Amino acid sequence: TEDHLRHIESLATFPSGAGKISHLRATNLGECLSSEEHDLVFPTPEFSDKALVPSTEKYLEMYRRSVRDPAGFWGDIAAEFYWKEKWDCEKVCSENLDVRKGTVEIEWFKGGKTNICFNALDRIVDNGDGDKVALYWEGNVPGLDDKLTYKELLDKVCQLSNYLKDVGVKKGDAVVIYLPMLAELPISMLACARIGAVHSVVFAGFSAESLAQRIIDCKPNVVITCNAVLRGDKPILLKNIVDQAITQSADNGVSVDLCLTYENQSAMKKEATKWQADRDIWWQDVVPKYPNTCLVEWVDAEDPLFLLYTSGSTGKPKGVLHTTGGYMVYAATTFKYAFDYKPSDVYWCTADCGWITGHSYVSYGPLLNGASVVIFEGAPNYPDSGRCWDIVDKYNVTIFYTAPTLVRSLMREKNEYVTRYSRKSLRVLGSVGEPINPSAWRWFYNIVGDSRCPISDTWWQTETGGFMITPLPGSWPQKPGSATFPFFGVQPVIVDEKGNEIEGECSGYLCVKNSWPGAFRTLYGDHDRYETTYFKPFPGYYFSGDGCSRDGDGYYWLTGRVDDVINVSGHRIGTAEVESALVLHPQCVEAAVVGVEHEVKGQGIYAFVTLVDGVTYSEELRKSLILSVRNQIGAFAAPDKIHWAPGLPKTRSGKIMRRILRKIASRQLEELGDISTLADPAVVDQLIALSDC
Ligand code: 6R9
Repeated sequence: TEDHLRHIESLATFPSGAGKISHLRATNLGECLSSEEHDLVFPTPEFSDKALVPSTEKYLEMYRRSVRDPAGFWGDIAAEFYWKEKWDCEKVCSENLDVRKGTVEIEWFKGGKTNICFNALDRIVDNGDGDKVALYWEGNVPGLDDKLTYKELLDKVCQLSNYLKDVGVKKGDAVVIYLPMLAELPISMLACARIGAVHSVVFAGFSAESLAQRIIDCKPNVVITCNAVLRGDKPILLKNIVDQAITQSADNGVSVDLCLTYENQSAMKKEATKWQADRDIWWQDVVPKYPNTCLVEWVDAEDPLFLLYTSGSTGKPKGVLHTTGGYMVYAATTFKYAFDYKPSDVYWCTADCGWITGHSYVSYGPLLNGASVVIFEGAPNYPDSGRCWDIVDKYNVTIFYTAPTLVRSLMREKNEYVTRYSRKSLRVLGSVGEPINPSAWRWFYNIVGDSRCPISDTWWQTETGGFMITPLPGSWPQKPGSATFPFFGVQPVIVDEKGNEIEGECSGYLCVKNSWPGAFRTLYGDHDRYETTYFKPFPGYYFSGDGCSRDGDGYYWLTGRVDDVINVSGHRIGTAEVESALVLHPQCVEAAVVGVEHEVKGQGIYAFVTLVDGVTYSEELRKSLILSVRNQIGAFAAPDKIHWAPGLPKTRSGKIMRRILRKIASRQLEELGDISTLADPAVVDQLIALSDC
């Protein structure tokens, strides 16, 4: 810890000019691109003066305490929340992250009794903010909108909680939620939390197959969905997808008794929805009849709050399990500091609640702070590429949090789409999901933020529950493309292949050497996989799966996944998952998937496929292979390129040499390296010859 502190403290010797403004002068894309990579971008003194953490010194003071005295640091913060019973004071945290010393186990605030829904709603109402807007809902079609105050949101959550209790959902039961970005999505999450049920939100872009897999894993009695949603002009019939998934689950011995279906009138009339009367029920027919008060189920800090599935390096998605107390404290605190949250802010995060970002930073984190949150049902380029800035102006959004892929797709359009809107309300920008390339950073900073708003480039994961490495706007200068420094209480380390910590300027594997309150506690039903994936690769540490370097000023630069996971538009996709979806196609015998650089998505999916003997590759077959992936996983995982491979480069022991495939996929043919260890080196030339087919 002391070494780590010395290291972090090296940033106290920060370069000249702290507090001065070194705005990048570039005002258009061409100029931005030619700027220096390691520019320092200082917060304005006006911003810093008002910031929660106004200087590097203040950060260091707080950071020091957070790692030397985690119990004191986190205990003080936790005390700002409501606890029915306090945790065991001696043991704010107990942890063992070292597999060599026994089972990996993490506990925070054990013995404390609380409820995250109570803290996010009742506590805010009780503090006199019942009439403050909690949610601004913006529909897909401009002009269709709604809003809910904290009091109104609490009423709706209570009604649903009462209904769920009435149909038999109890503390500890799982509820699967498959909804688009309607207010009913956070309402459903909060209602589960209120009664101690464990929600498992499945992103509504997942296919029936993926939904079924998740239902089978956690065996809910109730699934919550809606009839349909519009994506741009196109209706997506979510209820049909749920029907298929429930049928598939039943075939696997898991039956769902009740499908609570919200009628999303803007997308489709209820009469057009397929219905199974003994199982399906319209939300609007039952939920509003229930009382709008509902007693809270007080749960232990370590009782499960939610499950969220994420991709790993094998085909089977991992059910990341988060518990209540630590997650609550961590989601709220990271939100507050990384966005320099003030009660007057209007906050908009473009993520869907189907991903972790939507859990921690659409629902829980902001609501626990009493923030006004914009949620958006639609697509950012509908009806045109100016929609985001239209929404920013409409609600006077002050904090705007999004993904680099969106930034890159918008920066390809004319700047006029941005500049025709005022955006004066904006104060802080945020980025998440993948490394933000410096040119996208600059465009976001210069064009969207008018060179005035700091960017919080937040590095974290489904597993971490909240931000791990992130700027605190106002505290220190930023470098375009760097997530900067660790959040309070997080001790990141960079290790080499052997698991030795490397000091100073270096690159390697990013690990964390202590636990933090928001850490996930297990993979649902598979604690062995939890230990094997995250704690065995480098014993003594949590291994993130990411590569990272640290520069001479101590800034962290994330360089992407080092495992078989690719990051497409900020969505984590396991190469093995896509491969299994491809080989399910009757005409495909083998598949190898690699990530390639993609201008907008960050990474694209490139699939090499070997076909059944005698089958010839055709455009039709290409389409049906892609369809197989869409059906198995979801449209967002569809390969960008299918490369017909009569043979794959394998070692004599039969291992596919992905290194070579990556080079072929990215056309770096001079860098193929040594291919002499291949069982049949001739396949390489054959593959190159078929590249454009
Ligand atoms: C929050 C989220 C996690 C993976 C992570 C890393 C990548 C996320 C990033 C970032 C660089 C950032 N990632 N944020 N890489 N800079 N600011 O995205 O969770 O879906 O679990 O993905 O995303 O590779 O390991 P999740």
